[in-house]
Amino acid sequence: MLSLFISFNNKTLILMKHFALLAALAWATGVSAQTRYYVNHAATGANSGLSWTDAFNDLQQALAIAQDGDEIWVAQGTYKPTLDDDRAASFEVPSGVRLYGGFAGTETQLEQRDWTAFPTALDGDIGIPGDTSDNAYTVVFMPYSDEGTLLDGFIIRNGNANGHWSVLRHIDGGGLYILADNGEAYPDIRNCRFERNYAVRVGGAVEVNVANSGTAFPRFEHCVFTDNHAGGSGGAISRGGGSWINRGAFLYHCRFERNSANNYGGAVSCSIGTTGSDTLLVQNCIFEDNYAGKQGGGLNIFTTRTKNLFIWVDSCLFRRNISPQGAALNMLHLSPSKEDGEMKISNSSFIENMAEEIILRILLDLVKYQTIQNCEFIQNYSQSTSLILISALENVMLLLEDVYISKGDFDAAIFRGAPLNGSLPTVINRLKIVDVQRPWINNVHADLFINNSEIVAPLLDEVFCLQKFYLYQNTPPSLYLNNTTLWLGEQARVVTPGRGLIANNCIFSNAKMLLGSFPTVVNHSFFANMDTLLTGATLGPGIRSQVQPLGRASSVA
Ligand SMILES: [Ca+2]
Repeated sequence: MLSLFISFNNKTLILMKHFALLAALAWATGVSAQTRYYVNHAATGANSGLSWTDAFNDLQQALAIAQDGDEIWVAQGTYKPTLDDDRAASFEVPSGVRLYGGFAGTETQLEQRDWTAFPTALDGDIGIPGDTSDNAYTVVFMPYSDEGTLLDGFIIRNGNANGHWSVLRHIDGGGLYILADNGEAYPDIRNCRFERNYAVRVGGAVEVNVANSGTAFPRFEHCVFTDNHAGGSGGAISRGGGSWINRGAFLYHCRFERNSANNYGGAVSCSIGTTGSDTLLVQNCIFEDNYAGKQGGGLNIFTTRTKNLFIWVDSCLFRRNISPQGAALNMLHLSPSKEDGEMKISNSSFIENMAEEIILRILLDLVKYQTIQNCEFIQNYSQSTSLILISALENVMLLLEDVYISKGDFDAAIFRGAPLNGSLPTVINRLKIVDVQRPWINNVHADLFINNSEIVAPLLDEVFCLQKFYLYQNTPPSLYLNNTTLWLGEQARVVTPGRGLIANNCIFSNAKMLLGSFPTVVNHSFFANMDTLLTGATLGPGIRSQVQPLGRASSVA
């Protein structure tokens, strides 16, 4: 131990003295002591804020004196940021303060609180009641919040950030403005409802500002966003940037209903910046009836990050969202790099979404691992193009597993974009497509493996298309079918230009099905009810004897 101290240089000793002094100061001034303040608009006591009886009547009184480590309990009722007509007034939450709403006004333990039974509203409707034109620009302001900062159990409504563009807080984040400009912000928002907030630019309900290399990772848990609107992007939430720490889910158990944005992200728009290394995790969330005028009716993600990009959407429901492109979910890499990254969509449902083009749009060209796992797509409508569009250039591994597609209207079920110079393959395991008019799988350039899958479209009267193009690749890619059933309509065909198809233990069923050039069919693949079979085919030994005569049902021995 002695030798360790001796080895310290002068700089270390100075630092040690500095910390010792800070610790002494903290002890002497008692900054670690925590105070709980009480706010109740109906209280008639001494107005000291130190008990329910003597509660402050105005939340602003508590916020004015609360310090890092303090908490504020707010009883049911409606609280406005100002009693006059100052539209710039907000409830400003100091860093490290925990703000709880939803009390009856008698509780002694936090666990006794029932925030749904005793609603506590932070309401931007100042000025003329019911007239939104004179409302507060931003209802709640959280600048540079540390990880101990909390907003829990409030209704936040009627913010109207329609001010002058010279002040960002007057045009973004009508309900809540989280500021990390040239700094950091890590607040938690729980059990809150954001209703009818508006921003003329971004973040109808919530703006997360990370300008000038700021980093932010707010977490929203058990929150509901309804009827918020942004003139630009992020009808409910607009989040920029990223963080150097990982705090789990960005959105957890949240519900987004009827939010809208004129541009991107009807409910949520994220712009992941170039710095940071966090995971963008959206988990157990519902996106319903949201609308975006350009892209991403439910959730929109833009990223310029060049490394350490992890996007994960898990256990979410996207229902009846509308947008011209990426009606449910839209992801776009604006500045691709060759570094690793990962994107995963798992355990999620996409139901009755509507687009001009594409329900699920993933343009993350150089995110190395892209996975869609255990997802269902039911009754979606895309006017002119695909249900799922994935553009994956160069060395991208694309995996679709346990995907179920049913009903709806679109030009192709799955479209993988164009890797010009070859790519890792597309692997599809346990895909089931039923009752879809055009169940095309267009896979451009890369090898395509379809295993243990079933595509049933007996009423199909258009072309079924696999592996359509290979124009820019020296070696044409191949289609590998294993243990897969294609049960198609009369005009159906599998198109495999160039080297084409290798099939193992497959069933190709129904009439007039065509295979493209040079297929190789091996190992007990059955062709049933076909009157046109194979163009330029090379059949494996024994296959011909297994071709069923026209009109007989197929079976597997
Ligand atoms: Ca008003």
